[in-house]
Amino acid sequence: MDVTRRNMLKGAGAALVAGTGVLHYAGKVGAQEAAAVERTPVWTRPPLEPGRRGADYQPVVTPNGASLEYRVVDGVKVYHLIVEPVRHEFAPGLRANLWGFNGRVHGPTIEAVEGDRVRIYVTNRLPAETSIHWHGVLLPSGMDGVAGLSQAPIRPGETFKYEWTFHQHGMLMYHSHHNEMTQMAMGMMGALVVHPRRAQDRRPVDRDFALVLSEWAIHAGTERPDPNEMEALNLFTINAKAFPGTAPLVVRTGDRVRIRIANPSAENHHPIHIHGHKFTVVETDGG
Ligand SMILES: [Cu+2]
Repeated sequence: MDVTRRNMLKGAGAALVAGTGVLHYAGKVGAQEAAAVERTPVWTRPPLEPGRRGADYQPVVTPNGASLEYRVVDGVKVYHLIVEPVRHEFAPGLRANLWGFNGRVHGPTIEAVEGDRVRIYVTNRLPAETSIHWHGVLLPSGMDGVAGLSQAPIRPGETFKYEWTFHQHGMLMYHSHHNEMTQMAMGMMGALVVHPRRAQDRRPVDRDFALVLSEWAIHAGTERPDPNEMEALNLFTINAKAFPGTAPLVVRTGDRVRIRIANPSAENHHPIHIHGHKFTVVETDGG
């Protein structure tokens, strides 16, 4: 059978597929088609219809941040990241000149659903070359964003188009992968959340927060992080904020709360503590 994308998306509606192996396709297409897809390598499987906010996933909350907007074009979720200098305030009165995305440090959280095809345009408005690596995402090498290895760096003023289909779900990250010691020390990172497609993979919660940890070295009298400093870091942030600039995580008694924590920092470890609550580690390393 010719398993084209059109067949997959519009295939006959017999919904039930026996067995457990057929991942996203159960419920979307007929049993024969789903079985045929299952025999193909996961990387070659066609995308599904774009997952819908609310119906297919509950958005995460990024305290002090935001999720990146997208629009759907011919079945593909299209995003636009603009890399640029940002004047940022870590806490009232504590300001610095950083590099971020779309006017923010860190970048906005990118949300998608397993099976989504995404296209992410990255426009470089820095005075330096850059590239963006999608940390932990299983994708074709040319989309991996490692400048000098899988692509030429994106020069100032240029836009690069990244495109792939998500074949996994989990809490991932993105960050500069060109001169990254400097560029990540300047703030170029963000959260990437891929929601599960299948109902049985979902773990509904009342609150779902995405936190990105980072560490900085901003010497007295300066307004720009020192990217050469690897140990004497003097500013530790959550979503690029330090207390009292950090937004509280507001929850209700009895709520089931998920906290996603990423530390993409190129520099150091960042121990944190959730004071006064009991919690369980349910997933690690993007799993
Ligand atoms: Cu990484």
